[in-house]
Amino acid sequence: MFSHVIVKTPCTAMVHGITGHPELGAPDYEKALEQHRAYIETLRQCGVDVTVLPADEAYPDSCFVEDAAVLTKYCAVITNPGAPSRKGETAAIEPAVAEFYPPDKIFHIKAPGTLEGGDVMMCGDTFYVGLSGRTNPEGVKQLANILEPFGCKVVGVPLTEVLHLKTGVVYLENGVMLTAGEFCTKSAFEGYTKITVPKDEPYAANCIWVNGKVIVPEGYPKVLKAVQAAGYQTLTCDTSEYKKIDGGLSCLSLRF
Ligand code: CIR
Repeated sequence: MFSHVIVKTPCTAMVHGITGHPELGAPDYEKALEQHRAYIETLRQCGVDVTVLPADEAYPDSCFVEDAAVLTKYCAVITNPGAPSRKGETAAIEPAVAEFYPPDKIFHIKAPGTLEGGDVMMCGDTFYVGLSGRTNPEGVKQLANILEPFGCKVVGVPLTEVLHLKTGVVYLENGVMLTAGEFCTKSAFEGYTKITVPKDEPYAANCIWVNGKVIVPEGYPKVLKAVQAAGYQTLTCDTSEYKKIDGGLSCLSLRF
């Protein structure tokens, strides 16, 4: 169960956020703000306490707080984002994290290691980590060195089709994974029950489980139905403006 969530208000510069999908156009800032407010409300409906950090114009992608830290029940890890324009985002996240974790339980990924939280999928005490364009083997090694003393297992998962691991696969607890594309057949995920994301709704793989409920992006009826059919109570949130800069439901919060 999660009791806390950290989010960060999007800045106006978010319209210049990194994107691999320029064909979708730039985000509408006012609409993005409105969607962010609704996202916070939806999280509150799941019974968590939400810390809202102020917008930071220096970092267009800084609303995607998930990438700046990995928060576990044992400790917190401040990351070293692989995207050069995102490296400084961690400075604002660390004090927020320090409100919840004692100094001796806050660790850091250091250069030459890079790691973004969007690549880290927590499944109980096993952490699957995407080897992506943003997270390198040294980053995974450092995360393993931090988490293994707590009895956790860290498993690197090579990926080629998506930005981050959780862009294409998320854990819905209870041994259930929502998988799209290359993640439907990865040997690392053998043994989990899979809900397969249909080929025409790949963006909806990025759902989030929060205290028994699953938040699904709005506008993906097949995934919504499949998650409901698996027995989950669902809520939806419109993330259309974040999709334009490759972000989604999980990227917008740190849940712990
Ligand atoms: C980026 O490319 O870094 C941002 N525009 C999107 C980050 C999305 N974060 C995530 O999937 N965890």
